[in-house]
Amino acid sequence: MKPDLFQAPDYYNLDDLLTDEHKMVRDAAREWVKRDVSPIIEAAAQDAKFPKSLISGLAEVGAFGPYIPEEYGGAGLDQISYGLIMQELERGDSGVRSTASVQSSLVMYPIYKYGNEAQRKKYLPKLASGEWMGCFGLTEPDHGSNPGGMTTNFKDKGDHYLLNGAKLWISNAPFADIAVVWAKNEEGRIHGLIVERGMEGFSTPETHNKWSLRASATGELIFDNVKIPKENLLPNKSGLGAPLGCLDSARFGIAWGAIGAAMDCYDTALRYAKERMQFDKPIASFQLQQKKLAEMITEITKAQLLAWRLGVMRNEGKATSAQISMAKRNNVDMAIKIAREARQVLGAMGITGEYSIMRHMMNLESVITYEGTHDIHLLITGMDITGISAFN
Ligand code: TGC
Ligand code: FAD
Repeated sequence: MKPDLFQAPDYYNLDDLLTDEHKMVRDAAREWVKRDVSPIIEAAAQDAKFPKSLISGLAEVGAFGPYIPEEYGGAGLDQISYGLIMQELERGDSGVRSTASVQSSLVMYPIYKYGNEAQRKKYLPKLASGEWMGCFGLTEPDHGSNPGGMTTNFKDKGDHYLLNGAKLWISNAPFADIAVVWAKNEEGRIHGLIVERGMEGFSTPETHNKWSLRASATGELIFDNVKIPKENLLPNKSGLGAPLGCLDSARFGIAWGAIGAAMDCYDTALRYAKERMQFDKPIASFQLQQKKLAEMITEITKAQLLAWRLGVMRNEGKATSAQISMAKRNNVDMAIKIAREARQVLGAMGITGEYSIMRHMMNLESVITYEGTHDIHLLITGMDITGISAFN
């Protein structure tokens, strides 16, 4: 792969809206991605192997629990810093951002928000340091967009719960030390349970043959009469709103992350267009190529403004789930369209692993599907503005 020459576009001087701390956190993540992620990520994606060597670096740049209080090992940062870290990670690769999203928003967040003090103390510091890695089990083979229909269940057996069922498409599952799993009790109420690797009847087979997110490990969670200690139930929230609340946090991170992937594609295409000669001119001099590049920077700038404003509202505790949903959908859609256009700017070179664009493009096919598909987010906006649910 070519050396990483990335220069971040900032067409509307958005840096002026950031604090010194935001810029420091972002620049640290940016430098780390350049130094440690870019040189190895193409090979990891080609080999379909999650690069475990990145875990300690992710912890060092504060990517595990950026907004979790420092007393639990988190970085104690605000939501914009969290977003900026996700942007920089996904600039490197969506799979690297995914690993951090899951650890932070889908594992640490529910333990912090819905767990008791003993659970926070037991799990959060080890998750923040990367000593333990986690995964989040909501999706099932027959229940993806409709997680409320889940059949994974647990029964009260007096001194423990007995967990049965299966989850599919679970990021980090093959190597995770713990899983936050959503399952129904005997009354059909959804609860979160912490399942630990090594519990009898719990297995995590890896899902192979992915053309997307190849540098992230994906797998199943299978529960065959797994005995769960009662202290592993998250006590402070139940119902479908509990897992969906975690998704709000992860979707917010993705809204920022997608900008990173788009920035990398744009920056690569711009540099290539200025260097590549055809008809004795740089291809950047042709109007059709300029149109592509001009539209890309316009869409990136709009997405940056959307994410920044959402970050301000998240910091004030005012962002609604529907507002987060709109940003996730818009920014991922923006990024995938830019990846497709940028790939064309590079002609045949665009299909190779010499450049990051095709990898981003393939990754974004997962990003537009997970954490709620593009369609589901359109319907969430539709429900919000009409007051009518198209789901049921
Ligand atoms: P509905 O009746 O609308 O809602 C049920 C209850 O949940 C509440 N709620 C939310 N709470 C917090 N945050 C949200 N975003 C919420 N959305 C809804 C709602 O108020 C209600 O509460 P209550 O107290 O009245 O019971 O539920 P529904 O069954 O009609 O479904 C709604 C729908 C389709 C929008 C929802 O289920 C959905 O978002 N589906 C998409 C599923 C999804 O996003 N799955 C993601 C799995 S995790 C993942 O993909 C990780 S990828 C990891 C990586 O980055 O690598
Ligand atoms: P389906 O729900 O079957 O949808 C298929 C199609 O039907 C989609 O186009 C969808 O938009 C459309 N559709 C569905 N319902 C409607 C409707 N009401 N109206 C209109 N159209 C509709 N899940 C986890 O729990 N944890 C994870 O860590 C995780 N990681 C993932 C990693 C990867 C790489 C991928 C690809 C997925 C991951 N997922 C994870 C699962 C992901 O959240 C689901 O794939 C997603 O929610 C969609 O579910 P589905 O694939 O079953 O599609």
